[in-house]
Amino acid sequence: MENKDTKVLSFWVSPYGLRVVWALKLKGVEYEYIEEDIFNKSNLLLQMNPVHKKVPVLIHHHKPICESLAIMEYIDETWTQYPLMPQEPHQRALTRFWSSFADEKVAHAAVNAMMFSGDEKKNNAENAKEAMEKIEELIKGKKFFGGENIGYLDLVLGWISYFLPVMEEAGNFHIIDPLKFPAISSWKKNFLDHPIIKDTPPPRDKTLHYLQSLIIDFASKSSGQ
Ligand SMILES: N[C@@H](CCC(=O)N[C@@H](CS)C(=O)NCC(=O)O)C(=O)O
Repeated sequence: MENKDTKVLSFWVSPYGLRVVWALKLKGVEYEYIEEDIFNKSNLLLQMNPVHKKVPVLIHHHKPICESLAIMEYIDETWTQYPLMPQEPHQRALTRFWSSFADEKVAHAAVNAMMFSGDEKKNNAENAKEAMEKIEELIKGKKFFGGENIGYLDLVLGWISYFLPVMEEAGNFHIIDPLKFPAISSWKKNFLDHPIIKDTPPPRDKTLHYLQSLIIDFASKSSGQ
């Protein structure tokens, strides 16, 4: 039965939204999913996230929580089964550090590599690769960033497993060479094989078409057409 006290406002292809869905599913929390059209934002979204006006938003007992990283921490503190964060303060700080690094360095550069062309594409792909080398070091010798189980940082980086390959195809750039990133490549497989994760990514073809249309739109706006 759906839990009407816990709602997730998201957009079908949002990798940030999927983090939140994964966190709830791993913990076995029932929730109501509300699909948002980010190109024609609902009053509910504007009321719940008036600052950024972005998804995901978690609405718990009518109170909104915004920003996927903060939402995942809230979920972890509210439903304590299947802990996502490590318990030890230094490990928790490191998890937050690498989560910001992943969003600020890897995701940002990968999106730019997908959207831009020419030198900007090349330079951003290089930056993403450099950032990914740090992530490769972090996962070496481990099944998941969280150890034996999927944890907070696995969910933050989860998009690399299913979304980055589609971004690479849509934007014609390449970051994850399995020979250069063997540890991330086996982590990707472990992550996508997990029973809670495996059926959750949006359909690949639909995602590819969506990203291709974003790139075309961006290019036509950049050239002033
Ligand atoms: N830092 C935010 C990023 C969320 C985000 O960029 N959401 C996108 C969808 S993937 C969005 O709502 N975009 C609408 C907009 O930018 O107006 C988070 O972690 O939640």
